[in-house]
Amino acid sequence: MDARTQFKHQGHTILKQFLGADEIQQITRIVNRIYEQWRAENYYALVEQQLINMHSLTHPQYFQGCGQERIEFFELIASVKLTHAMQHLFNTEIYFHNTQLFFNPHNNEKQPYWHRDLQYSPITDAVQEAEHNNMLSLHIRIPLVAEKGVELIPDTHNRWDTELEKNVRFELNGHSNSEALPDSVIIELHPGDILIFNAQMIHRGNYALNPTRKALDLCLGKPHPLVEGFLDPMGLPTDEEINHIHNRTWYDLARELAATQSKNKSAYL
Ligand SMILES: O=C(O)CCC(=O)C(=O)O
Repeated sequence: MDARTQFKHQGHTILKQFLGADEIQQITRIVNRIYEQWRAENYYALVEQQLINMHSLTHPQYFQGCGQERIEFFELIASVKLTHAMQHLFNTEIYFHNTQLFFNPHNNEKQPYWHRDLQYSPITDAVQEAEHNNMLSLHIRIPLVAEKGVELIPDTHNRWDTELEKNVRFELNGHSNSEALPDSVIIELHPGDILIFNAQMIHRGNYALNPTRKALDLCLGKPHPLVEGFLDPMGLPTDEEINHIHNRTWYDLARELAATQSKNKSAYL
């Protein structure tokens, strides 16, 4: 099955050894520096709340005194090879939304939990369901160490929950959001592979199978009013930086969306 067909039917696809060792090494160098800064600043929350991710790695707070590296990072994560592959797979306009880094919780008491990404947003489940087939929110997972780190339920990008899935996701009728669900697949990835999956399909992490995890997720998508409001302009290239970025399409569209939003917001003030 080719990647496009696989995504269409299953909501995910893996492009094996898509990135070279040099690209992984450069991404890792920058991510490690950011992750160390974030850990130092958030160590208490990391332990107390058993955090499993951080977000907004492109935020200027991580590039104080090394502005050039921010441009380098924007370029590395939106290579021509990757934007072309996404264009080929989805044949639609894609914008850059954010980044996240996933790792294991500080101790092994925390269990991975099934969810759809907008589940913890203020958007009701009914509205998410109604818009499900009009949305395309994506993660591109770039594992920096080998992992069996994500478990997905194929086809849930095309349909809403079964009764059991609903009970599990929302912990209803005595169910827990960490119990096993039928038809799930655990994805095995090696550095160089990328996993593309639909953020609104039912998925969860996997901690137990991985002594350590460090996966950079690029959050991208087709513009949609439900998610555009979550776009943080601080995570995007500035007017000055964008001129130094060669492959700008994802960022140009994100900047346009952010500018429209801020215009709309000021119109209501
Ligand atoms: O890798 C994980 O721990 C969870 C992944 C996930 O929930 C996500 O990418 O949205």
